[in-house]
Amino acid sequence: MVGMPNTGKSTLFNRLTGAHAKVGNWPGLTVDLLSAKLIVGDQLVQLIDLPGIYDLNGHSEDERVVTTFLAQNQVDLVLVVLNASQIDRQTLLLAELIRLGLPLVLVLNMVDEAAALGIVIDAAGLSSALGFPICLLSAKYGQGVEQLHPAMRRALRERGETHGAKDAPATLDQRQLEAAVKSSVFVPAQASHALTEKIDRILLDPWLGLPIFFGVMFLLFELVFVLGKPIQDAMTWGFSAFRSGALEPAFAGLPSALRGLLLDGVYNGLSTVASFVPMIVMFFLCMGIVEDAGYLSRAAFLMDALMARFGLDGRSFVMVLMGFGCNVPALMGTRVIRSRGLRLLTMLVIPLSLCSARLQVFVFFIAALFSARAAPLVLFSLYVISILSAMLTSLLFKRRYVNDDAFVLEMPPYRFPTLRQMLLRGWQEVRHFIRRATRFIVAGVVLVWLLTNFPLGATAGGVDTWAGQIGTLLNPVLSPLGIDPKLTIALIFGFVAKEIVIGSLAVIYGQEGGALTNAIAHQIDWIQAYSFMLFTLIYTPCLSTIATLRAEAKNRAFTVLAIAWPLGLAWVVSFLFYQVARRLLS
Ligand SMILES: Nc1nc2c(ncn2[C@@H]2O[C@H](COP(=O)(O)OP(=O)(O)OP(=O)(O)O)[C@@H](O)[C@H]2O)c(=O)[nH]1
Ligand SMILES: [Mg+2]
Repeated sequence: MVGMPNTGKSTLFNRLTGAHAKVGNWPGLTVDLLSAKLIVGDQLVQLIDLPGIYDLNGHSEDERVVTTFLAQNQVDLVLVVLNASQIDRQTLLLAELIRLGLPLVLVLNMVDEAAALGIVIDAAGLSSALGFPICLLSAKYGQGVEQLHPAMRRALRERGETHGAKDAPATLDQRQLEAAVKSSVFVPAQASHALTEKIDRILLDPWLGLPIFFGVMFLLFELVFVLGKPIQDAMTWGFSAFRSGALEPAFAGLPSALRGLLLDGVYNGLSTVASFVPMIVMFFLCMGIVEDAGYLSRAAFLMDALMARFGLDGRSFVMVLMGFGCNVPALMGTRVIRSRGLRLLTMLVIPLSLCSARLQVFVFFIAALFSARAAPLVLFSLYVISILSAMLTSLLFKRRYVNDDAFVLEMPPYRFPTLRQMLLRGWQEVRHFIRRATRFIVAGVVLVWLLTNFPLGATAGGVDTWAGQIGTLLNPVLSPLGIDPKLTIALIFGFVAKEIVIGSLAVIYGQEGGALTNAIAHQIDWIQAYSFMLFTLIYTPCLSTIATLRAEAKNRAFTVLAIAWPLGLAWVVSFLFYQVARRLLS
């Protein structure tokens, strides 16, 4: 599947194959190829969802993914996906693809929008003028998708018959193509998205735009918190009840060390982390709605001028926003940026975005040490600091990584997310979480349990355990930040994945649920907690992020910088906050 960005390729791909490619109303969402199997007639075919491209000669990383793929693979059929309401603007790419001489099926997607704009397309006429099949359909709502299978089947069969011979279409030139489109596509004089324009008059207003944007973001985080917290509390209660009601009696006969490992290690760690799943899923759903509605492009537009002062652009800002979900896809999303300098600078700031794994840690500490009224504000302040530290970083490094490319922003119309898309999205996040949980968290909590219970004879969680010794060793570095040895151990594990932090605290304190919250509230005050949160926010991102940084940047010095700089910055920020707050407030 080849086509311009944001034409609905991934949506169609998901509909045809039942796969879970990420979909969003933002050009350049897919940056890597994704393949899935599909039965067409009596053949098993492999369908590839490619990143969107503007033309075949582009040289950004995501466009190279497409050209390399086309050059290195024996392609049997190209599904060209165009936006039915913008055919006139997309013929350039179509002409280039025709010139490749491969069998084509043309998909004109988003007929629902085209119809609403009053655009009428004579598919049969266009098809006979161009010499290849054309399907008018709507990938999102499903209308017309059923024509695609027979069309693909026929095209694949004919390819077998006319093997090697180039068909007439390969000789079509750009002018003939445009003429054919002109005679079969009727576009009314005023084909504009009236509602989108109306909304944009307010949302893109030079004065109102930014305050509205930050207001929307604030409401979004507040909503996640207000709705998510009760669900999380209920889950925490349920996990505790299950432990005391079912697990403790069941494990009563086991040797005490094994029982400790299973209950205080694996169960406490996992259940504490699992209770955050509803909030994380809710967070992704809200971000998904913002993204799928098309507001991200507006955010990019609104922030572009401001970001330019920091050596970044509107797209970098959107990547930082996407990083609020998870830093890894945001880092990969920078592939759409052509300028190497801008791309590296953006990759340097993305790990500072407050990802959902860090959100868990903060929600936990905020609930333990701040009042319910202060909670959303405290959380929002951390998001603001996340963006401020990104800006500080780019200010300091913008001369080293210079942006040498102007960027043209496409502003898609607003679109309603469908329930189907939202559910798919929520499910993907749960799956992602479970995958990470099995990979890191179980191993992490077991390791923490070992460190906090051995060598033999040491009191669990005490200073003479291995964990205690490590904590004491690092104490001189971290105690000026108000971070005690127990929190230090959690931070060390946070290097691997931030999801482990709370799970390991559960193990270190030997408590879970409400008891853990109380234990922590008794041992540290809010100044220490905030300092710890600042450090967690800024310091070195998780291992997956570092691995992605290395793979995307392909530069060792840059990777080292991307690890060392946030670590140093985290120390300085927490140090300043802690020392000043201690002197002023106590
Ligand atoms: N109205 C309407 N919207 C659609 C249709 N198909 C897809 N969309 C929306 O268009 C937007 C882009 O869809 P994607 O499937 O992510 O587009 P893509 O071509 O994969 O985009 P890139 O990966 O960036 O190249 C999303 O908001 C979809 O919900 C359709 O048939 N009608
Ligand atoms: Mg896509």
